[in-house]
Amino acid sequence: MRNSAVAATLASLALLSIPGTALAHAKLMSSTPSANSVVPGANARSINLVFNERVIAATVKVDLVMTAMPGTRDHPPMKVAFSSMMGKDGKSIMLMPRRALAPGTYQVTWSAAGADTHRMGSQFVFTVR
Ligand SMILES: [Cu+2]
Repeated sequence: MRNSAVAATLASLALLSIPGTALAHAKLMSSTPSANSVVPGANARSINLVFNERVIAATVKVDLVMTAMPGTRDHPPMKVAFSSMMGKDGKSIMLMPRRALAPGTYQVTWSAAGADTHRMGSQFVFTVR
């Protein structure tokens, strides 16, 4: 009985992974701060990413990098440390920078896999004024 349940599960997973089926891939639907926005530091104490589907928590990778700072030429990319928390629905992740973000431009790069295990990703920038 148990084996047939496993077989049925595997069969349905196999159906899900047939190439060419119109399954959604993990895609960023929105973020706070939003892409290309300029926000006061108080609005960037946490950064929330919302995906179109559940992502597998163990596959989620996110980088937060400061790419520019007012008055600094040729600012080298500086990684920003943060802790993170997946949303209860599995479709969002919240980044909490360990320190308040200084004025400057930040790039968020994420990748993650949804149900079909294909890793997708993208990046966006926002600016803290
Ligand atoms: Cu896929």
